[in-house]
Amino acid sequence: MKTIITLLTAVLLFSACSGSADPKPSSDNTELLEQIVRLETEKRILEAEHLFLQEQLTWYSRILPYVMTDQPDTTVTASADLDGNGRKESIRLDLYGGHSLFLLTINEQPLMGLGENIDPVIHLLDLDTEDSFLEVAIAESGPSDDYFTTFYRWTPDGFYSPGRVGGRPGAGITIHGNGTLTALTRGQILHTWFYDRDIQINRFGYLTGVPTGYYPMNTPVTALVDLSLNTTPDGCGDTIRVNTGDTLVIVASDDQRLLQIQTADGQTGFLELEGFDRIRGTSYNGRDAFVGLNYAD
Ligand SMILES: [Ca+2]
Ligand SMILES: [Ca+2]
Repeated sequence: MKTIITLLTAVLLFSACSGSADPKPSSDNTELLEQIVRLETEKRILEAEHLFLQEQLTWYSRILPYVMTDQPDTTVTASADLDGNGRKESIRLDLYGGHSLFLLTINEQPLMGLGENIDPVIHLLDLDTEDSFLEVAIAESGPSDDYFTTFYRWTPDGFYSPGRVGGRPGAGITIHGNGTLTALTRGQILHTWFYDRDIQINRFGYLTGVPTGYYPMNTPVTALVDLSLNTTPDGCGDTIRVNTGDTLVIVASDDQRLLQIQTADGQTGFLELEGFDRIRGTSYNGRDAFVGLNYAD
């Protein structure tokens, strides 16, 4: 699959930019490119989930001996009909003091979760008012107010977690009730920045990002080197020169590879990154190229 996507991307990017008087790709190509971007995005999500699960497994194996002997020092209970069958589920959240874990038990079925500074609160949320489920959410403050919230569903097919998002209910998470939510999310590229990400519960019952395009960043910076922006995100448009010392605003990003940048004279261009912050086609990273970026732990 990876080879096919790489090949298709190469063929389409090549055909989109070369030998054509019309810089716009055909609608067929646009559709295929969109599909590739979607597949790439899904692949990255799966890779991230895989990594998360691997980390969880490591944690479980380290923490399990403590849990087997320790009693919870905080227990919170709630009851609600989580699957819409008319019978209330009993819900219990057990916290174990200094340990970075919690035990969520629904109808005597336990599921272990991980997190730091876990709120002793069982949130009952309704992601989609049209379906029969009511979701349980457990929030944490992390090591330094990095809020995260993990969702859980109790269904006839099992008790599972649809996913974990940034923010926590009432502080960075807004539930829209139509199967989507907005979560304050930490950006994955360039520097420390946060944006409101639209997330949906997909048809498989898992939380995935809604492909939105660009998220606002609005970071003023000064160029430390000469750079070339391009008027189009695919790099096939005109070049906009940026000189050392120019003041710029990084207006937005797709949080994957593209930065949308506005120059002091009001032009808008795109800059492509590779990995976290390497500027494509150069040996510069973010710190080399800009002053004004934020780096928080
Ligand atoms: Ca029920
Ligand atoms: Ca519902």
